[in-house]
Amino acid sequence: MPKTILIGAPIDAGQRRPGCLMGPAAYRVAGLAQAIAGLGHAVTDWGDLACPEVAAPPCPNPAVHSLAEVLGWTQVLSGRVAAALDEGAMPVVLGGDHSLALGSVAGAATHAARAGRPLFLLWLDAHSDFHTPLTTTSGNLHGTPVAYIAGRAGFDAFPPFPAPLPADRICLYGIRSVDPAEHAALLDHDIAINDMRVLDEHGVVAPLRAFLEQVAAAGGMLHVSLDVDFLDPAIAPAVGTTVPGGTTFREAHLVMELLHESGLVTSLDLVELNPFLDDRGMTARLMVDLVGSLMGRKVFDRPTRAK
Ligand code: 6HN
Ligand code: MN
Ligand code: MN
Ligand code: MN
Repeated sequence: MPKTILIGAPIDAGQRRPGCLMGPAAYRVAGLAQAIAGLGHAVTDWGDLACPEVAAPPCPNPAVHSLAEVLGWTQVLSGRVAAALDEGAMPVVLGGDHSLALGSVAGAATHAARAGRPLFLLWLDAHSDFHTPLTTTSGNLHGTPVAYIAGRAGFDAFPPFPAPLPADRICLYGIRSVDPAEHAALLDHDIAINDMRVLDEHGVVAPLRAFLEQVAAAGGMLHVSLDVDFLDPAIAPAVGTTVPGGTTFREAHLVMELLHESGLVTSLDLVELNPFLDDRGMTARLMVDLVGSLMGRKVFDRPTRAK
């Protein structure tokens, strides 16, 4: 029986709008554990983690705020995610803003290094989150995890990322908002950038399959980081950083269904849900439904590909 471990990460220090702290509670109210258990998984809920008190050095960029808190979360999440993977389970981290991925992906990388397997990253997001603490103008550290994971300089306050991911193991998908400093840095890296233009032109399937084939060929582990703003704001309003033109209900489910079929996903983040901005729980419910598709819910339990 596949094992799933839920890890609550009520962090909102990576951005400025209050509300993300309620994310883990909203996922529980929306029935996340029951949905996963109903698909034949053994689900354990480790509850909500607490942020340890740590000191952070001053940041040369005065815009950056809440560095110590984000650092504390990074340390605790890295340890817990690695521990969940060591138990042979799939950790599902319930955010909390996207800065939690500094820790969750570090934990996945720690485990992958111990297991001697390459780690790959699928970043489902409107944003590229490729700032460093030195380039961010908003000062919101939720815009930085991909840069940390890729081993960019500027993260002196953080533990060195365990085995940074080479660019060709990172896939950005759904992107439609990139700041100038991120844009310049991305041009220097060979990261697969599936922006919405690419998905409009090629559809959601081909670019994803190409990446998944790479993961499979390498015998890799795959961390998926799902930002609520990957989805179109019309179907997922509960996020502080809405950007029009996101994926539709069916596109998002299809992505999840393909991920399930691949059998490659080893860890998952659910980030940026702000229940205070939700419309009668619709976003929390949609996120739970998407996890259901990722964990194997389907209409027919047989291959349904058209002949
Ligand atoms: N997210 N690029 C903007 C910033 O403030 O750095 C937005 C970041 C959004 C973060 O998607 O998790
Ligand atoms: Mn994000
Ligand atoms: Mn985003
Ligand atoms: Mn930015």
